[in-house]
Amino acid sequence: MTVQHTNQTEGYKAWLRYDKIQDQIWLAENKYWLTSITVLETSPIIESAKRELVEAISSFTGQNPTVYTKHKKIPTIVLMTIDRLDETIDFSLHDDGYLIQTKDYNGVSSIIIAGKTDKGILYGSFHLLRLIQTKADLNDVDHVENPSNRLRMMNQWDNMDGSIERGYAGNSIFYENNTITKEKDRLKDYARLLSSIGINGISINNVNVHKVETKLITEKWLPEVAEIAAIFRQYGIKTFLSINYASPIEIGGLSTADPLDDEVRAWWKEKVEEIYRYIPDFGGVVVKADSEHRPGPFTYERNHADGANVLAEAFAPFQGIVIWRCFVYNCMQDWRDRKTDRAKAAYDHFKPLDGQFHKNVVLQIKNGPMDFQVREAVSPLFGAMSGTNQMLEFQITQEYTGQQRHVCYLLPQWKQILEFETFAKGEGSPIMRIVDGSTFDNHVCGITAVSNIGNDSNWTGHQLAQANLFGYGRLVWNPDLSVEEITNEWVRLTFGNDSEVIQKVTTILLESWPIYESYTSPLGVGWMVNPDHHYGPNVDGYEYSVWGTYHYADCYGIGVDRTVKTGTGYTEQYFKENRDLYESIDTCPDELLLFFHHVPYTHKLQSGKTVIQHIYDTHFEGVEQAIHLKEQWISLMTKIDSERFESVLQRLEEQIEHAIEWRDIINTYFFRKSGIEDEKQRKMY
Ligand code: GCW
Repeated sequence: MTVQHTNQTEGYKAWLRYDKIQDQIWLAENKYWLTSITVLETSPIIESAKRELVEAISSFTGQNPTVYTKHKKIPTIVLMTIDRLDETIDFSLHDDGYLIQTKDYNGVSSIIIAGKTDKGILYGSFHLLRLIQTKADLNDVDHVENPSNRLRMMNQWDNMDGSIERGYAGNSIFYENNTITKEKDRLKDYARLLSSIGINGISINNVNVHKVETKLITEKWLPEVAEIAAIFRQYGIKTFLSINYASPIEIGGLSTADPLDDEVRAWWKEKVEEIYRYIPDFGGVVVKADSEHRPGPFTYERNHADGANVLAEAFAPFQGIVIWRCFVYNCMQDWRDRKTDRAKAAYDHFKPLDGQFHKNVVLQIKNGPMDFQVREAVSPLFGAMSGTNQMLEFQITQEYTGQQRHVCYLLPQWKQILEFETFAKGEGSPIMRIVDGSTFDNHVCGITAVSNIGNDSNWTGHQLAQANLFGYGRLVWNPDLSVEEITNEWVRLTFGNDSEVIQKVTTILLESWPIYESYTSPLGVGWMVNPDHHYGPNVDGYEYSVWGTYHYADCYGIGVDRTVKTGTGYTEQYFKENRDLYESIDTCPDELLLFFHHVPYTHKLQSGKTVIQHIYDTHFEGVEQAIHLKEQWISLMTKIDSERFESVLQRLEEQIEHAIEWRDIINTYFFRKSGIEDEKQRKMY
């Protein structure tokens, strides 16, 4: 058997495949655009753009394009900064924005890729490569692009021992055996993937910062962190680190990490100066403090504004930012205590501090108030702090959504969240307009997500999980893009332009989230997974635990009463329109009913079904639909290379097996608890 190198597999190429162009008709009409590139300026980032274009075009045509540094009077692709275009232009570009247009330049028709800065040129080059691979007419290109979000981040949860917290695609590509990897090529390819979708920041270690990782900000590791930063810098991506809040004690030898202590203050200042000596454009830090046993300002009876501001002060002279996570809650709850509601915690901790954070602090808020469930309400903190920078955190890695063994395409979920109307400033304040800074005129804000990649040859374990990574970047660049547009792009870039492939893979992706939801946890109740690793069904897995994650199922009913009237009062954290919507059992949407209300199993949903019958039906149907996913995939056998075809097939088979397990365990549990028969008399255990 021949061993294939990781980077030669089909999966490895992801959406940057650059396959030889077979379509002769398209070639005949466009090929003269693929013969030369004119690069009028130079910088390391422009070099990356040029390299990408040269390699891609060689691979499209089998011939190296000629590279010019002066404009010859021939049709060519021209890379330049926008100020070289002398005509007055009636649009303005942001720093990362670009224009890509087929137009007359110097008296000949050219494809101009003009960025406000070199980063725009790189993004524009990737855009052109997308156009080529999706067979756009290059004789008529005309796009002006500005990213909606300033911070477009990726969070790695990688540990230096090589493991990845909640990683489902192998080990870290950054670290092994408590050292930084020597295999820098893979990092470069990751940087290419990220930059091709517009990501401009990456924090390279787990937010749970353990002993070894605490030292990443010391001279032991900074030289090598600087090497990683150099790789990402060439692709327009700034490097960040997660830090341990107790660093002044653990590596500074101080007796305290109290943010108001003068010595602690001075220590952070010096530490940050040291970091910038190694990495002059260092992005800043991500901080998980007072969360799940991580140290933080609470130890010293200080609040989170005090906690963040001491860091902010140290970073301000360097334009560095402090990304402070709001995932702060009591993880030692007594399950008998029905007053404490984990969903309320972030708002309760942070809302009173509005206006107290320094300008270079941004609060990182998970999309929901619990923890990346297949369905949960949207965090009420968005928009609730008009005087504070906020950014949104998604989870691309599928911790609670099938762990990259099940296909679960999350774009539709993210799109819903971004479009969620908060009413923070009346109508017209959706989450996407809070985190892009426009609602409250914030300048440090954006979106981040926990990455789903590892050292598996196809990056994401499940080949189709690449779509989540791609889609995340595209959506963060422009939240107004439709899910369909993004999905269509990904499928064509990844599997080619065959219409049957496009149609079927798109359908599989778009159906996958509702399918996963239907055979797992019903009506927004969440959890019901095995403790610790969070895979597979276990209805009471977290019911009598300390984590604050309960469904309260008994023989009469199920759900968490979070109303003001009779429950925990969580609904009060929303602006009026949403508060009213969720407070009333009559208007609360079915899909979140059990998140907000405790109801009898015989409660009638808006759909007309009872809760119990809904549980039975969705679980039976979910398995049928999972089987149908496989059938659709199988019908593409002759159209997809065997490596990717087989690997997806295997995962779909595993998905069916595990969906059956979910179905039977959930249905049996509720059948026995409620004693209510399935109307359709299907097999129950
Ligand atoms: O989702 C939970 C995970 C933890 C994670 C934590 C967090 C990194 O189960 O593994 O820790 O959230 O977001 O901090």
